[in-house]
Amino acid sequence: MGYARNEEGFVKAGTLATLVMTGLMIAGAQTASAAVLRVNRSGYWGSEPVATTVQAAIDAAAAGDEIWVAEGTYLENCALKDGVSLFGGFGGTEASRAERNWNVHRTILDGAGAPGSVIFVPSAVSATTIDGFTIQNGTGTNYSWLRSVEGGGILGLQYSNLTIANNVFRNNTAVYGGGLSIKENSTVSIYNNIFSGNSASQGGGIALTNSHGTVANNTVVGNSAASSGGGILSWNSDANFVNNNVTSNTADPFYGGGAVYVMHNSGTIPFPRFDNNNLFANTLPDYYGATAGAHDRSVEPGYVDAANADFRLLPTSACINAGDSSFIAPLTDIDFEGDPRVMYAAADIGADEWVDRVAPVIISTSPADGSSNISRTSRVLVTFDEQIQAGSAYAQIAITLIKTPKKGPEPVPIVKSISGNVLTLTPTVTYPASTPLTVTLPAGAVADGTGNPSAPYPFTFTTGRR
Ligand SMILES: [Ca+2]
Ligand SMILES: [Ca+2]
Ligand SMILES: [Ca+2]
Repeated sequence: MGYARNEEGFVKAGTLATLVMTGLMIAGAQTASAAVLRVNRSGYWGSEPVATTVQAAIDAAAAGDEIWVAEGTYLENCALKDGVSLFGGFGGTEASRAERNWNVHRTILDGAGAPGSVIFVPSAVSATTIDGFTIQNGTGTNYSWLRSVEGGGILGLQYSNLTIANNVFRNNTAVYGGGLSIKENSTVSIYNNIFSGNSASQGGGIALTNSHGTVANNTVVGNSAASSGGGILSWNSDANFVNNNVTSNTADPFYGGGAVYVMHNSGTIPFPRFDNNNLFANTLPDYYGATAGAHDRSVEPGYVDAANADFRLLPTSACINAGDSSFIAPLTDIDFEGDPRVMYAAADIGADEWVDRVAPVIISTSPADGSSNISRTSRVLVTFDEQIQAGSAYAQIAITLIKTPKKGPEPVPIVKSISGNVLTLTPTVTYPASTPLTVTLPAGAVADGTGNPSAPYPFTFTTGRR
């Protein structure tokens, strides 16, 4: 799975230069072209000296710049600038953003329990992205006009045009918005994040206040609110909350909203939209102040290993293909680990898009390998462990008469067909009596829905007298 190919999606609507040019035309004032600033704890990017803290790079950056942060743990509380984007997941030598892999090269921004949000965004009128980080141990910001400490992991204070994607928020705390708090007149795109083990009085994972945008394909698991909104809190916001896996979050049942708490007393802002979410094992009621969407569900999510924070989906998960494909990340087409999204019939629910990487395996053949006294008109059935389709070597599938060395092998005319898990080979002639035959299934005779090819599988049987 190439990140290079997937990552093209980030700037699919135009090259980065085009986006920056658009920004220049709007801003009018900026003359320098956008720069990429790099950060590595080692002090080097390859052989080039670079900043060793994220904040040092932010201080040196201007709107339109990107900051690339190499793997490692950065004990910092950062204040981000308008229009400066942060990208994690680099090894520290890459020349292009497409080379990063945030699941291999973990870039961890750690507030270490010190006062403040891990990332504080005072305002970001220009498009600003935070992508590919683990954001942990933040305690939130008590900004002057706020009523409480907010946004343990990230606080977007006001007028913020923020994209927050492919991050893990864990173990952050605040009074309001433990993992993330987005405030006042902001428009957000929150995709493919994992919110796990964050806590607050209100809005353990995510809190959106007087804001707009889309919160889609996040996995919000095991967050807690001492009062309301264990997973998500929406306060006079009209965002789309779609395709989120919201599981095992807790709130005080007296206030409710173990999964989602909605307070909406604005007559001017439309009500938020909830649909195609999975809400499971949260403190009941899941929703307070809103009703479940028509395509919401409540099913065991089927995480690979939740105890060890592996929130990928098992092949049997009911969240696979249960999302709304029209709400996946704009300008991107990936999940939280860089897999293509959408795979198969529809988008999955949560941060993971399940991809089948296992080749189809034969579980039985009829006739069985080495069997004898088989009818001279017998079909050959080959049953696989999953649905199959014709593979690249489908044309080379054959049944062959094993003849004497003098005469050589002779193919039997057959008709091939596939139905579900079964490949059927039907001879259009009668086999000779008491004769051994070989069935040849070359590599790639069939493939599964992803295109994983079958392995070669030759087997033989011998006909009887009739
Ligand atoms: Ca899918
Ligand atoms: Ca995946
Ligand atoms: Ca497979």
